[in-house]
Amino acid sequence: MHGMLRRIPTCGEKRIKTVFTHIQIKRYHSIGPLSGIDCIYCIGYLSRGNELTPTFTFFDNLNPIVSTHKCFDSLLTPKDHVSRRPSDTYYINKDTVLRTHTSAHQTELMSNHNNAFLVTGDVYRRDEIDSTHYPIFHQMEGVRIFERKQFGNLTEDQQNKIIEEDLKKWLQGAITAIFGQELQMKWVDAYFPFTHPSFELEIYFREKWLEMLGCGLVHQDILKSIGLRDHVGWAFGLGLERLAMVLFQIPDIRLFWSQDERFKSQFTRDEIIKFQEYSKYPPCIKDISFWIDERYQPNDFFEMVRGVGGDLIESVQLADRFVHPKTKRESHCYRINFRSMDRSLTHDEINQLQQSIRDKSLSELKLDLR
Ligand code: FA5
Ligand code: MG
Repeated sequence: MHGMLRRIPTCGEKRIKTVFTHIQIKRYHSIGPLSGIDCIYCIGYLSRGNELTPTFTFFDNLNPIVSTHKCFDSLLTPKDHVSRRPSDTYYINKDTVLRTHTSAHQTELMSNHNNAFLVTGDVYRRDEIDSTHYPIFHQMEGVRIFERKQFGNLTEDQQNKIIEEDLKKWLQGAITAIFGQELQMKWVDAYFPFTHPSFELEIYFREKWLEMLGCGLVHQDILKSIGLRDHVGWAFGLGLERLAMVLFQIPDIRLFWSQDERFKSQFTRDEIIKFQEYSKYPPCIKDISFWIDERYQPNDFFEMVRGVGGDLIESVQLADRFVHPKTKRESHCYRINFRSMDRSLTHDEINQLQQSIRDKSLSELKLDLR
């Protein structure tokens, strides 16, 4: 594979800094540029030099700061859709966001007459905290548009079926080309406002099904809205860290941000290697419980916790819910798992972090601690 691989250009540290100053999670400054992400060079395999790919135009330098119109409206995302909520998306102001997906560039690129293209870039989300979710990650978008007339006199339904099969075959082929035949994968029906029908591809990894990508046929109303009436097309959005996790057997998404030589030194050559895990340091589990009301958004809590503990937070899970039989008030208990990838944590250190999480639950989130 040597030579066919290509490193994904990473967005510079400066841009990350500007962006995070904006949204005030300054803590990530210290992490610096997207170091470990360099190991996702395998993706070049998808984008060129492979018999499965026609000539796709490759965009990897589009600005991650986009209008809500691009990110949501142009993709038919309803005004009240969860993905638009400030609890899920980083707003810079009311009309501008950090793109939550590379799909934000779809309609513009399609209307500029690109009919086969790939977009890679950094995307940003407020999301849950576990080994496969991170607030900054990378996606690759792929789109292919066909003219309906090339299918002769097949009905639209028959044409759509052909395109759906082409999409699945293309993605399955690309995934098999990267991982080999042994990998277990499955298609799951899904929903996106901008595709119909829609699917997700899952890969079996570490005893669980891991979602790798979402895809589908570009919604006819989108094609119409940009003057591509007699066209049909497919699109997908692939999680690049997830792909790299499976490819290199990387167990935790936080490792992409590690500055530890034991991580970095394993990815110095253009080779697909199996990541050698270094010793796991002991975890430390702390619970926190509070009463919630209708204003409560779990992602606000997750982000506050990540703000305090940074990459020392391995996961935050809802361990228990309780509704008081008389008052009907609901309480949540979250289990926070602290663990460093690089060193042993001290009790003092963890107790301080936990105290700070409790303090901020009160002062910033106005939660009623139990
Ligand atoms: C999307 O973002 C759609 N834009 C994908 C798409 C494109 C559908 C074109 C149809 C047509 P989703 O939210 O499922 O879909 O994210 C796509 C992939 O990004 C996921 O399958 C996963 O691999 C990755 N991903 C999502 N959230 C995270 C996260 N917090 N951390 C790391 N990877 C993530
Ligand atoms: Mg999904």
